[in-house]
Amino acid sequence: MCTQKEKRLLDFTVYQIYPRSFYDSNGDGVGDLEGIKQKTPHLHALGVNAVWLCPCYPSPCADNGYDVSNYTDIHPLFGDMSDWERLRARLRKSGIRLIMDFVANHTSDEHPFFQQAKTSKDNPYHEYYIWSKTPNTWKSVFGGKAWTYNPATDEYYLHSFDKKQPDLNWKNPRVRKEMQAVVDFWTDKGVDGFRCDVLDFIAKDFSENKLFGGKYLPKYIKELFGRKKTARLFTVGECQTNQATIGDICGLEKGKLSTVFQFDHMRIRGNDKFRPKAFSFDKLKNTLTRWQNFAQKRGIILTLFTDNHDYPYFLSRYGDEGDFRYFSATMYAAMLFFLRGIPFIYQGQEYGAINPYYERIEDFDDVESKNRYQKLLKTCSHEIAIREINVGSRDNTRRPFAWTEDSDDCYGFSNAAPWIAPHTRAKIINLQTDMRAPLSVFRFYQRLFSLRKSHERLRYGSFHALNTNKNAFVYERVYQKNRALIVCNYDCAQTLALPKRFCENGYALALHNYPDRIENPFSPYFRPYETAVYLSK
Ligand code: TEU
Repeated sequence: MCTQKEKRLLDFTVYQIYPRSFYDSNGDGVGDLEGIKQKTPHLHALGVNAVWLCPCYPSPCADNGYDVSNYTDIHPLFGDMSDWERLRARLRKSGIRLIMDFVANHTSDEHPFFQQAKTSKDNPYHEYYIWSKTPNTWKSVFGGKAWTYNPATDEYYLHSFDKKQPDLNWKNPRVRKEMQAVVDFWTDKGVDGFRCDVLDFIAKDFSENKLFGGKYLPKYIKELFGRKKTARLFTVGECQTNQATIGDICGLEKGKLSTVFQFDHMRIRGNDKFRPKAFSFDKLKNTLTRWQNFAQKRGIILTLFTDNHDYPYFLSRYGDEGDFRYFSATMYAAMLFFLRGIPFIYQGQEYGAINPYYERIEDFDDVESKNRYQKLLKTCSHEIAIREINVGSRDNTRRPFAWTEDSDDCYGFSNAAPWIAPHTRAKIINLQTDMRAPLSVFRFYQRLFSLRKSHERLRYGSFHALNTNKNAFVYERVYQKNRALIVCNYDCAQTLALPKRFCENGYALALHNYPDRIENPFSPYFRPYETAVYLSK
């Protein structure tokens, strides 16, 4: 059973673009909107039908655009509003919807609101932010205190992230009105939806010592997206949520988010990405299964993602960077994107990108990484510190997209020196080299998205985990008696216990990553990182 509203959401396949690093069309070393427009054929060839565009608004870029100084304009680095309108038109021509990033929790300290607010307690904008004479012990996500002193008013302001990102006071109805106006501005311009940055942080609760996830979150979300004007929008909230609370903010009812990013599967190796614990594939499988079973019982549509601009590459954390890079990239692609939910693929994932490595902290840009490095230097050598930064830095996935193997133009990204050091492995790991290879991650993704598009069972089907061997994830999708069996083997070759009914010839092999499986499609023997997808006839 799948309602029309669920089907509309499950039909989305979203590509996340970090505009600064995607493609530089005007030779200033920074990606831009015209560059994205020129690369629309790549997105269309891949088979995605929506783009999530990370912030491209005016910003001092203390946090690369997540510190917005004007919510209703375009940063000159990326172009202007007419470039944005041309991009939207070009994407739409290719049947690709546009989802903008909505940074609701905080502004830049250079936003006119804060420039006013900090001058005096009597300023009409002062209560747009959160002040205290006696700050509590809350810490910034980027390290250090979450409060910074403001001499003009002899008090401290709250910033959950960098001190150049003062948190907005969502308890103030004027703030909520201002942010509704931002949503309405872009909705009127024809965006198809919003990715809502740290949305749970807008509901703080001092009485319960909650920096995020306070009791007013459902109310604020309903005020934003429960209106007639916003009813058509696709909305995805980035939230530190759990199965007890997700239903309050996400679901098919009016005024709730279409879906959320929750991060349980991204934290299998612990909460500190700079110091990852040992990986357990079994734990990943059980976490994904728990959320799949929960979501379909509760009528919640999940996001399916492994990579984004805040985490090191999934392959470097959970897969293989060496001889099995292609196989692990494609096994995880099948494993995640055939689950029930909305696939989100991040730029670079389509050619099997893995983490780069740098010896110098000067080759890093991210505020979180640089703060961490400075803190590490207090207790350890540069060599130990830089190793940890390479492991966990958000810059891992913010390096310029590697279109070609040609280092002369920064691997097809720009004719100028790029804003950040290029990927150290771009010469061998880039889209052009991948597409020329007999085993291509990109071509596997093309077939995967095409398969999803042509078989409703892979989008709308119910999920059923088949507990087989350890270190393998085997599950079925079932829709209107049509079945799909997805077999994913982790890192050691083994013979898998597959369902009895499956072995008869009622199925056809539809996708596989070891070419020679075609000779013996129903073999239960699976090699390291081997995946195979079968459809009932
Ligand atoms: O990220 C929220 C967030 O907490 C992540 O930055 C991540 O958890 C962090 O790197 C700790 O490891 C969102 C955006 O995705 C991120 O890029 C912004 O820096 C952040 O909000 C502030 O806007």
